[in-house]
Amino acid sequence: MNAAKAIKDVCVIRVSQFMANGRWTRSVRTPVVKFALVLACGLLMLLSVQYLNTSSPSVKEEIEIDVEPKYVEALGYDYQPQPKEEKSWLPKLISYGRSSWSVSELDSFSDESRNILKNDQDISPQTLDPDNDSLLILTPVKNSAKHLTKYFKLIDKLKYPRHKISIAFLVSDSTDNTQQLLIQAKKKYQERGSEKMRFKRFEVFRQDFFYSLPRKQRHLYSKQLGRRTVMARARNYLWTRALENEQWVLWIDGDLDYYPPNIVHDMMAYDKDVLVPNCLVSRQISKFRWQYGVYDFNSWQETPRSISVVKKLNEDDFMIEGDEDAPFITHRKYMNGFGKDETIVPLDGVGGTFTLVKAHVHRSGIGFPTWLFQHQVETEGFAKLAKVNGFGVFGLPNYNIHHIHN
Ligand SMILES: Nc1nc2c(ncn2[C@@H]2O[C@H](COP(=O)(O)OP(=O)(O)O)[C@@H](O)[C@H]2O)c(=O)[nH]1
Ligand SMILES: [Mg+2]
Repeated sequence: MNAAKAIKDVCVIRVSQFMANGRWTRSVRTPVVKFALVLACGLLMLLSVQYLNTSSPSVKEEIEIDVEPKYVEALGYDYQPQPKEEKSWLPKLISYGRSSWSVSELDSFSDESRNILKNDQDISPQTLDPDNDSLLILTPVKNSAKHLTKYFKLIDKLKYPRHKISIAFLVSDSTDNTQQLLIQAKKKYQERGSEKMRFKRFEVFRQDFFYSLPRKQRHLYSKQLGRRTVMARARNYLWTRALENEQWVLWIDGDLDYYPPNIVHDMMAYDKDVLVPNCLVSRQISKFRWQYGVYDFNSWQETPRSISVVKKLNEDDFMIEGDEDAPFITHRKYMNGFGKDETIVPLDGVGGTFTLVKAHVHRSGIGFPTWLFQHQVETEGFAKLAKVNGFGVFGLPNYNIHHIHN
């Protein structure tokens, strides 16, 4: 204590002597010292600007991350942000309400998207009751036996609480043991497992449509209307049977290879009526090179060019994406057409590989058209139908999931 006091006294005396001698004021007047002082101030300012620049992203991040767990906590469960290296990240919460769009931003959207951005505001958001929020996962399956192990591995990793998940399958026209495996899975989860392992409900429905198509032909344009209308029927049979009082419906195809465990939380945080991530697939581009590219071309935004294509169509013309033998190019903007910083974008069509829907959309009667609606059927028809009914349809072009390679 005494030593510290002594040092302090000496310092105080030295400084006051220095000031009293007038050396301080005199030395400031000399040009060299003045110059040195200006240089030091300049350096100090530069360093502060540099510091602010490097520190601002983390400040920004903190603010965003701060908002989201709070939001998700309101749903009533423990939210753990994924570390960046695990291929998942917290989505930025962006309000896409009417007021958040500048005129120039609105100009970049198609007429239909603009319309929806307006309509989106007219639908009051669903109340997120912490005690009652629940999720219904729906998966149509046909000859999916070989994919089911992976399917359940991914489901098991989901961070959304199992007791709030109901899961339902519709098996059609299968010639393998898909149905038996699902019944075994139901036993494993609901009967043999601990209370914690159980889903709220686990249902397996069966409905055959007596439709078969060699797998290799399933992406031919000429086969699409038939195939997709059967798929639409399968999806309608499934949601109309399975939906009870859940708040969210999540469509997951049976043949996905990867999605991040936090995906349900991440997507729910956007609070959109219909939302899809970007479904990629790994494709071989040369003998030793594989590359991820868009798998689900059914998620798209109309462009001025695609709108002019639509205007020239006959009423019963069917539009389909990504088929080499299609009679015309649609000129739509796919998920790979957006920039790296475009977190969420309005869409006009969606695919069904991983599609989060607020249950009130389906409850309002919006299903999967089995007839041509604005030249589309099934999932893209669903998106169009949802939009004309005032629901918001969006995509996350930089949030990736993977379809198996086939
Ligand atoms: N219930 C049912 N499911 C089907 C039918 N056709 C395909 N599926 C399932 O629907 C999902 C998507 O089908 P898929 O053939 O993978 O479509 P693609 O990836 O777009 O070529 C998968 O889970 C299929 O098993 C069908 O006719 N009925
Ligand atoms: Mg598939």
